Amino acid sequence: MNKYLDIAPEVQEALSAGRPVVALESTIISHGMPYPQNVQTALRVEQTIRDCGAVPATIAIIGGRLKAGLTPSEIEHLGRKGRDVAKASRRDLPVLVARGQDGATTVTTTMIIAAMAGIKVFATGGIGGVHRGAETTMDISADLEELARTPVMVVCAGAKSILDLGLTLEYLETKGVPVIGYGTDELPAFYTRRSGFKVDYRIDTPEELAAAFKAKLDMGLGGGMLVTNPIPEEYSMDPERINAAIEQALAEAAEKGIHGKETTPFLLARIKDITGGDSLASNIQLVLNNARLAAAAAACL
Ligand code: PSU
Ligand code: MN
Repeated sequence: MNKYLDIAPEVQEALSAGRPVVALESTIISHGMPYPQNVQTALRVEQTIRDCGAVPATIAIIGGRLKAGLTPSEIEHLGRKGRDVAKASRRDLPVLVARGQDGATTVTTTMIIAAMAGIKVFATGGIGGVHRGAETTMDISADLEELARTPVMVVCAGAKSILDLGLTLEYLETKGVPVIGYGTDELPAFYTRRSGFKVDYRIDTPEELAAAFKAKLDMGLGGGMLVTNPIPEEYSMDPERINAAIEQALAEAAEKGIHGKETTPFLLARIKDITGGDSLASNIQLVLNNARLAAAAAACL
């Protein structure tokens, strides 16, 4: 086993027995939501996965150790430290581990550590992608490269229109990543069920999600599969309102010269403030919805 990796006993037992396990990320805890809602949500997502008959494995770097499965006090620690915890992407792992530091794992590093631990399904809120204006900034999330190389099924609610959704889909096509719409032909835009962009395939059952991913693994194609699960209708937001908040957040980021790894956390925090917290309530619900689907798909696998 990887000498830098600690798999929680409960997670290890489930994996050894072939029972379903669902990985969860920690950047959503420390950089994606405010305290204490971040900790409450992380614990509630874990409970939802258990209620669906699977074992949750929240992933992070604690004191330089790669962790698959956190204790509630470790989740509390990451949530309290918030943005003081390093946001850890692939390029950050070597130095954080060598220095024995903490890191909050993005979609990228959660996929890496899940794959090391033998976990095949991962639930989150939204993925990173090609940022608007990437033709000049070259700001393209490492999440897309990771989906191209690491064999984990990622269940998300699509991507926010802080990104260029059309270019994000083009990038995933080039990299050979299947983009599945769960019960929809259209890519969901996180807070809303529709974006105007088509996904590659519509799949309506967890059984078929598992079958498609198993075929991908069996063929040795490499890389993951992106499952986009629309936010439940009752929690979806008014597109005009959310898009106005996104435009305002983008304009403020440009004015302040925000760039690099700060861009996404800045935009997420501003959108939450501009919408007066309504977007946070939607965000929490869509993560719970993704956790339920991921648990069902993991059980089928
Ligand atoms: N998008 C969201 N919520 C999030 C993130 C993205 O709607 O919490 C987080 C995830 O951890 C994702 C990361 O992997 O931001 C992407 O950051 P970047 O754009 O810097 O690659
Ligand atoms: Mn970036």
